[in-house]
Amino acid sequence: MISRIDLRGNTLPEGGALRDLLPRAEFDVEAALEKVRPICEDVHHRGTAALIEYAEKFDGVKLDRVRVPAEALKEALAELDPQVRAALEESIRRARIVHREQRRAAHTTQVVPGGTVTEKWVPVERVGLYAPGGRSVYPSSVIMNVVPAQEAGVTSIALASPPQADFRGLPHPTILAACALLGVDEVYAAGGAQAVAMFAYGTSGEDGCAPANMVTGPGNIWVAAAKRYFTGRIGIDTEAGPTEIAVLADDTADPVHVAADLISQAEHDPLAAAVLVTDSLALAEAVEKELEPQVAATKHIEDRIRPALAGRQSAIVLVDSIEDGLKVVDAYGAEHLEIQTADAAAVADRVRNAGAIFVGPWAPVSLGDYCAGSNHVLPTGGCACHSSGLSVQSFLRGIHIVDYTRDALAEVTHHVVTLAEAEDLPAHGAALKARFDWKVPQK
Ligand code: HSO
Ligand code: ZN
Repeated sequence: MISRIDLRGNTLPEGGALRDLLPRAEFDVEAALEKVRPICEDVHHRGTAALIEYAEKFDGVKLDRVRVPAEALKEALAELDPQVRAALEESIRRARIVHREQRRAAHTTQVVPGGTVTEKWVPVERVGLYAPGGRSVYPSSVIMNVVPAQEAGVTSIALASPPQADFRGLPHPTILAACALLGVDEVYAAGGAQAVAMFAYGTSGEDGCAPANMVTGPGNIWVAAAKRYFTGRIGIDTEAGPTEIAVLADDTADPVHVAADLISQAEHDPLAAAVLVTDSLALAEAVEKELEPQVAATKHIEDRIRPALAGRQSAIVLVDSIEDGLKVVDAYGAEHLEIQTADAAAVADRVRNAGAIFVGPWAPVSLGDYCAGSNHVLPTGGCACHSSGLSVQSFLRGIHIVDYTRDALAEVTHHVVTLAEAEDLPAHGAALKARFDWKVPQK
C-alpha cells in the first residue's frame, strides 16, 4: 500500500539533491492560475452578481444574497450538538491561551544618546478568512484562523465559506456555529477563487463586502491560485497545499500508533502525504503490516486514504541512523513532523525544518489539529524551510519609529553623506546637510 525508499548504505546527498529523492505531491498552482484569473476579474467587474453566478455554476446553489443573515448564525449555534459545542469551546480556549502569549510589546532601542528606534506592532485592519466547504468542512480551521487574528487585535474579521445546496445555500451549519462561538458575525456564502476575489477587491451594494487587507485560511488549489494571483495586493498566510505528516521513528516506536497517525492525515485528501522515516527495518515492516487492517477499519478508504498512501507523495524512507533521519526530515520540511524515538525531545530540538513538531508517543498530529492549543495552519510543500505556521505575528506589522535629536543627527551626518556619495545619491546627503550650516552650492 505504501512504497519504500531505501537510503541505507550510502552517504546521504546534501540539501536539494536529498530533497529530490524524497516523495512530494504534484500541486501545480501556476497552471491553476490561468483558470482563476478570469474568475477574479469577473468578480472585480461585476461584484455580487458574479458571486451569485459562480455559486450556481460551482456549488449548484441559486442564491438571493451572499451575506449570511445574523439569524442564520444564531440558529446554527442553537442547533449545534452540545458535545461538538463543548469540544469547539475547549479548542478555542486552548488556542487562546497559546496565541495570547504570542503578542508582542513595542520595544524601544536607544541607538545613541538622543537617537532611538521603536518597533511598534500594529494589527492588520481587516482580514478575510476562508473556510472550505467541499470535501473538507473544518470548523477547527475557523478557530485556527480567527483566534490568532483576534488575539492580534484585528477588529474587522469576515469569513467566507461555500454555499451548501443541502443547507438552503448557507455555508455549512457547523462553520456558522463556530463563527457564532468566536463572535464573527460577518459571514459570506462564497467559495473558491471567487471568495478570495471578493475579499481582495471588495464588492459594492447592500450585500457587498468591504475589501480586506489580508486573506488567510486553507482551501483547494483554486483558493491557493487566487491567493497567488492577489499576492502583492493583499497579504496571505500560505498557499496551503495538500496536508503532510512525516514521522521520524526508531525501534522504540509503537507501529500501531505510527500507522494510525500516518492514516490520520492521509484521510484529508488523495494527495495528502504520509512519510515514515526510520532506521528500523523491523518498525517499517510492522507499520506496513499494521496499515492494511487499520485502513480497512476506517471510513474514507478508497477516495482518499488508499490513493494518498499509495501515491508518489507517500513512502517509508529507510535510513542508517536517526542522525541521517534528521537530515532527511530537514530536507523534506514537513508540515507536521512527529518524533517517535528514544529521547524524543532531544531529537526534536535538533530539527530545523518543520511546520510543527510533535514530540513522543502522546502528542499525535490529531491533537494539534484540534486541541493542543497550537495552530494547525502550517506551511506545506517544503515551505517550512522558510515560513512559519499561522500565529498572532501573521496579523501584525512591525513599524519602526525613528526619533533623533539635532545633536544625534549631527553626529552621524558625515557617515550618511559619505554613504550617499558612494551610492551616487548626493541629494540624500543634502537632505541632512540642509539641516545644518550649509548653503546650496551655486552651479
Ligand atoms: N491537518 C490539517 C488540519 C485539520 N485536521 C483540520 C482536521 N481538521 C492541516 O493541518
Ligand atoms: Zn488533520
